[in-house]
Amino acid sequence: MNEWWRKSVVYQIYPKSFNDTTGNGVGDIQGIIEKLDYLKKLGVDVLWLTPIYASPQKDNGYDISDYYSIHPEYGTMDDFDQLLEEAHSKDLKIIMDIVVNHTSTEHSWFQEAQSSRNNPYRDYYIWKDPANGGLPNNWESKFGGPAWKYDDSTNQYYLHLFDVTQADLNWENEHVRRDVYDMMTFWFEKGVDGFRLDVINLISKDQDFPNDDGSTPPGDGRKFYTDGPRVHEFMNEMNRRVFSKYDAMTVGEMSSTTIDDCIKYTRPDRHELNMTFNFHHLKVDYPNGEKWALSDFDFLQLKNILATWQVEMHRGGGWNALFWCNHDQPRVVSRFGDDGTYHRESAKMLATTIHLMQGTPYIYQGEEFGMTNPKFDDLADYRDVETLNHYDILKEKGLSHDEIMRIIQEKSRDNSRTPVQWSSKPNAGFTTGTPWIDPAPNYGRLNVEKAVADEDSIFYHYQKLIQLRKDYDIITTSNFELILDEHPQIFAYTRTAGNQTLLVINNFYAEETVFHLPDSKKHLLSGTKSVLISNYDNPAYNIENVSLRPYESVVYLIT
Ligand code: TEU
Repeated sequence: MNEWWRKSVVYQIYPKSFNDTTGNGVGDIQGIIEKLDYLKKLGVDVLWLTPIYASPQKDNGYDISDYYSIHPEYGTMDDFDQLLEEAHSKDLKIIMDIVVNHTSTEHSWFQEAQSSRNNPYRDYYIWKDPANGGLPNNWESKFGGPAWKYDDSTNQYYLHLFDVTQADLNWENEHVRRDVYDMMTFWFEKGVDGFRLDVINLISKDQDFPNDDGSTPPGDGRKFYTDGPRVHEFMNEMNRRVFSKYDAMTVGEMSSTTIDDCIKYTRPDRHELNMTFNFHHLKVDYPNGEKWALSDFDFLQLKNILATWQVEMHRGGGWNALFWCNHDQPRVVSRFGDDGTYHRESAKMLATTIHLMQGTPYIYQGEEFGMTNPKFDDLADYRDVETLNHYDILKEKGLSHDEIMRIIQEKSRDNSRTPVQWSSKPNAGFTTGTPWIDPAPNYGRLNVEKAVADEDSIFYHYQKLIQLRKDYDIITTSNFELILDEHPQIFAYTRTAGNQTLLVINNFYAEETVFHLPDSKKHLLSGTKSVLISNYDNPAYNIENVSLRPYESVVYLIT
């Protein structure tokens, strides 16, 4: 099959917050159709829709109650068919987000399973008797609290690695696997171009369900249930029974995984997935691995993680998804850049840093024009179940309301879920009704309408990065080498293929500094140099000593 996804750029749409055409305050499928020409102008190739299936929306659609129907607030199956047809007519592919580690407890399978111990669907989920009168083991949900919920009607616990309304499926049961594969085939037969597979590395559990021995950091990183004993067997079966039959793109969300496992998931000869998301670079501001605490990000750790994954995945024949943002992460310009004085420069620098790497880049809605964290002061402005659970948990730990609000302002998943800021009209042009969540207060000056009208905007920097990937094979195929590894504020690297070298230099801070070309790269001085992209006018041409302004980023092509 043609590996078109290696040169593609993916745009992630969180439909609930993208564009509302009915005035009910929730984004919808017709709202996506309305913006296809905007996305075409940006230049992306693939649209990833987060779940749009029927759902009680406790986790904004990651709690699916019917895989075969569209959540009514988003529209109808006819709307989806229209979106698919219109996207394809504009040469845009559509991948769906599929959640098969768990279902909503409102799914008919769970309703059946919960009705009695000998119901045919009982074994679709993971049920355990109490151990010593209590919880089956010490596993904790990623959303806080125990990962087991006691069901009084049948006197057993069921497993939920996420919310209590998200019951884990039992992948040991071949009927579960068969029903999942049939469902995936249904969507492929409708014409979708692939899947993003939610927490897919959690589907295989150690059937002894051993206690967590505490050997892994707390928070979003538990090893005891990631990359389980049969996960690669299940992925290979899924590929053989479904993916291999279509010219598809598949990307697995791999919470807390390892490089070795991601090479196994994505090496083409293993026939599992095309690429994986890993999150290690997005935990360098988790003190002691704890998400719900504040600390500056560790820049050297960030560089080292990104560089190691580039080198090892290239060496191992794997393939990375490249991203800073998604619907679970804070806005990168607020997190690792500057959403104040150097907003534009730092957003462009961050984009260049990952778009010149090897892998498939992902742009999260609003990232392309620099949307920021909303910094809501009032807890009532937050909606996310993980955030609200952790308010209570942090209160229990004795933190003050103000201390907790400062943490939530930095860490909440709602940072990326405020409505896309289309214009300076009320509610940022997202809805004519009352939005399900408020827009960030800065939508008056930071919106698509202004960005598209400003040739120096962040939007056009992303547009150019996307075009570079299409024009220069070296970005897709070549190796990666980190340089100035220990520099405290410069993230610089080279990409080399044949007689071509890309020299990528990024100043990650507001302090001016100077890039000095290391001896190992002095041979580049004799080459012919051109600047492919930069975030300031008149970047330096002498690559031996490059003076860098605040958050300055420049890419040289040397032949
Ligand atoms: O998230 C997986 C996951 O591990 C989350 O804990 C996420 O990394 C964390 O919230 C970041 O702080 C996926 C989906 O992306 C997320 O939206 C869902 O809530 C979750 O799975 C359960 O389906």
